[in-house]
Amino acid sequence: KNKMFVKNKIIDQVSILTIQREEALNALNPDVLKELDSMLEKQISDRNVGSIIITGSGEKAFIAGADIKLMMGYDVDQAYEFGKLGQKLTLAIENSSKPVIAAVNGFALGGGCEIAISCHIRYASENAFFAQPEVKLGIIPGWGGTQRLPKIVGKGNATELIIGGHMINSKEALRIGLVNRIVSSEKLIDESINFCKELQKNGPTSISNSLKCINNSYDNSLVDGLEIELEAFSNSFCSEETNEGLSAFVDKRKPKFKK
Ligand code: DAK
Repeated sequence: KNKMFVKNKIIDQVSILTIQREEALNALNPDVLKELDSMLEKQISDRNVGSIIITGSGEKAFIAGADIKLMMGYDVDQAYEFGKLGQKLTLAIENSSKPVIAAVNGFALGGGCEIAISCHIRYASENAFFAQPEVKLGIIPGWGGTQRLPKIVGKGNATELIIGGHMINSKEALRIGLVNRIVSSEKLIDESINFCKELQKNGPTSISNSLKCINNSYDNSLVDGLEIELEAFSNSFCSEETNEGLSAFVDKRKPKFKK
């Protein structure tokens, strides 16, 4: 059990987490989930990391889902625990104070699609495929698919995907808003890194506050969400970051934000 399932590489303060279980198309078992969770936590608290990319190893799959062979033996309690583990991870991704980008390099199915939709942004390669095929297996999405997908692609599109269980390609995923951008396979990681480097020039606190407020937009009523936005907005006016950003504009220079 010494095998590492998640590789980490940091390039220009962009942390790339690669799931390495290519022989099973990067399917997720509890060990992979736990490792990804703890690696993610480390990257979020690492001052030398500005943003995080999650991807899968190989050219075929991002993540082909939860490990079906393993789930076969589960009873209700084990399924509950497995479900909870994935929900903890997807919440950690979504609530990350640093941007998390899914670089979807192939199949993103079931739990794999759910990991992708818990990320803040999705870049997909031309050969990416998405599905929530759980109903074909006599189960339902268990890591937030029924909750997050409608918020990203709308209720109608989400319902079609979840009760239809069919696969869609990256073009269709782009059309319904499931992915932000399509990139060629060879350029997927480089383009994702380039985007991260661009956003890392922006104020880090402004970014984390924005992510928090965006997440709050569906946890709260409009009035409560606006209150949280107003708090974050006004509080930033005693910060060095805000001072630097506003002064740089007035001085006609590029801002230099502290990490
Ligand atoms: N789990 C385990 N092994 C998998 C796998 C998976 N999800 N997907 C692929 N593999 C394994 C295959 O079994 C095969 O292993 P060997 O037979 O060689 O030992 C190897 O990866 C290569 O796959 P194939 O030979 O099948 O490759 P193909 O190119 O022919 O097909 C495919 C690629 C992606 C179309 C096919 O592998 C496939 O259909 N895979 C299953 C995709 C799928 O249905 N994914 C959704 C899984 S369900 C919950 C918690 C979680 C979830 C739900 C509830 N609770 C506890 C509440 C989430 C559910 C899911 O994710």
